[in-house]
Amino acid sequence: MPVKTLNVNEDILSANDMLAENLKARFDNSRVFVMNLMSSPGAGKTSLILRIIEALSGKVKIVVIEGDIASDVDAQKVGRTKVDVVQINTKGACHLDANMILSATQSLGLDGKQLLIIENVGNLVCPAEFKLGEDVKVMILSIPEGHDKPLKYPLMFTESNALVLNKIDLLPYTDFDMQELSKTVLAMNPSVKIFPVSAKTGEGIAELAAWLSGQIAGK
Ligand SMILES: Nc1nc2c(ncn2[C@@H]2O[C@H](COP(=O)(O)OP(=O)(O)O)[C@@H](O)[C@H]2O)c(=O)[nH]1
Ligand SMILES: [Mg+2]
Ligand SMILES: [Zn+2]
Repeated sequence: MPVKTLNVNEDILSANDMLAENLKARFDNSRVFVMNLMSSPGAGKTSLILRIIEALSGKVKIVVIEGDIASDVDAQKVGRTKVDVVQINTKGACHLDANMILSATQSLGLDGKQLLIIENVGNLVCPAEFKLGEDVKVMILSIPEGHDKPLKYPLMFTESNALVLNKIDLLPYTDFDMQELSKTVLAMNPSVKIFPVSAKTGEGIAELAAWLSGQIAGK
């Protein structure tokens, strides 16, 4: 009997792409700028979101979607800032998809909002493949993870519009090579913006917030 091969992964991705296009049209209609924030677990997504909320407070109306396999610890942290937040638990799935964002936005009013930040599930692999209707993909690489990660997880680095290098306060304690990192990333993705920051000390956050404000104003 001839063997038939099903390209399940491709089918899932194209169904997701279609839904993501619909979502993008909805976000465009509501004039909400959407940032898909990705990184490995612990690189500093939630810490950075708290810094962005602080930097843009009073200027930009923000809502947040928190994606995690389980728990609502990150949504609790963001909720303390008074910004509207909804938690998605993926129950094991290692990335967010457009369908999950559709459900989340149905319970989160977007009226009058200007910035939707989506904290993706901590993972350097498949979040890069699933579009969420976002305007920009932003990834965080934290200094302790090492400067070789673009070579190991290239898709995430080539897909991102901006790369945040977080935890620069830890540079003196590691062998992380900033020049080597920039050279590698810019060779893969020449238009990527690179922001060295510390979500702990606040260094570099103003530059990132200024770029983001410009992006939001441009929408
Ligand atoms: N030293 C240092 N620690 C940081 C920085 N940003 C985040 N952290 C710490 O890294 C850990 C993970 O941060 P979190 O924001 O929860 O990362 P997430 O899992 O990507 O959301 C926490 O203990 C943070 O306090 C930073 O810039 N410098
Ligand atoms: Mg987090
Ligand atoms: Zn996944």
